Amino acid sequence: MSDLKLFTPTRVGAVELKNRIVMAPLTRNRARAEDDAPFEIHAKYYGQRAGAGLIITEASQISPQGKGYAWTPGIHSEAQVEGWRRVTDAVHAKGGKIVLQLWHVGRISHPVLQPGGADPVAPSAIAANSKTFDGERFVDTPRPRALAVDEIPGIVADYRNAAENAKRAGFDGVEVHAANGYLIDQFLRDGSNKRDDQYGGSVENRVRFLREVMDAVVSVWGGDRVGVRLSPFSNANDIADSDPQATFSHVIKVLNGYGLAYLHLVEGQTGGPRDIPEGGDLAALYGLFDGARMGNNGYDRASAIDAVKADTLDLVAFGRPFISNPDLVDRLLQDTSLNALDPDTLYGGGEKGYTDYPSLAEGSIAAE
Ligand code: 8OZ
Repeated sequence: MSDLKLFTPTRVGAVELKNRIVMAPLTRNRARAEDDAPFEIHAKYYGQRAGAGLIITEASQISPQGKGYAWTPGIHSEAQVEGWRRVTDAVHAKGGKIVLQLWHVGRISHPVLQPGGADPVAPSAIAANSKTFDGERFVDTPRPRALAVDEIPGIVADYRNAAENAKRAGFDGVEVHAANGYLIDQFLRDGSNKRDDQYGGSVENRVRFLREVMDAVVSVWGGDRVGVRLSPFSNANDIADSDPQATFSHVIKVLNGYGLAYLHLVEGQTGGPRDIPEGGDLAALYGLFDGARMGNNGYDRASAIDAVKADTLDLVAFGRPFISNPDLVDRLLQDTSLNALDPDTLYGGGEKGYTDYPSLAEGSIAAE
């Protein structure tokens, strides 16, 4: 197939995409402070990026307990559903497709961000050597409280409720965030999961929480409108596993049972080097999966074209380039220059560095 394959339509599960370029989930910390709801600026921002074959929203907490940073959006209240409805309407009006990323941070939080000032929860009471942002400063993530086994059904119910809310908000599907050291990843890995009940120990037990989440989410959406994001070889948020190749081989075989739309892998370190540790084999992991393969991390025009042309990937997700280039697909197609990213406006704030990056057409007007 030609270099143009990246730009051709495809179907993942039940969702028709106009091209194979995906906007990766990107935390921007601009939700309304009083209710963690998205609003007009989010509709504008995502609408501007509707040229993507698929948009994956920024991670959105499934419950107040699932929140780990100031100003991240939720999907557990009516105000949030209404805010997200504006976003999906804006994207659909421009012919785009959009799925919501479902998120519970687990131990990557802080009492000031938790309901009633409670300790964050995790599979085991082991602190991550990480930081979060509480709205004023960066703070260390404290030692979490280990979840009691009878609390887990409530969290699974929160996932189900969030999946239903996403449906009411008009999304085309959902992505389960099982990457980057957050709650599901904390269960999957033996560095953060030291439980001695049915949720810990063997890899079969460590994947149980993800299975229950998938059962709940797939019961709402059907597998063909659900994707999953994993970061097998990333140490984001101090996550660790003694044998990630074995752990994630098992995880992917389990995921095959759901007939998913896609599997989304962060290749290497989240937002960092693409290096894979000794004994790691990404191609083998992709090879185990029955559905569409989405890759992310540091792709550029040439490597994305090559990956799709060589059939290494079905879809390529771009993160930072989509922040600074609302019309990234046009720019890649035309092989034109990209706007530079302003690192100072990544997290928090308003429209500056959010909705004011120019498209090619606007850029040329400005230059005249
Ligand atoms: C950057 C800052 C805060 C959160 C992830 C949701 O890494 C995030 C995130 C990224 O998956």
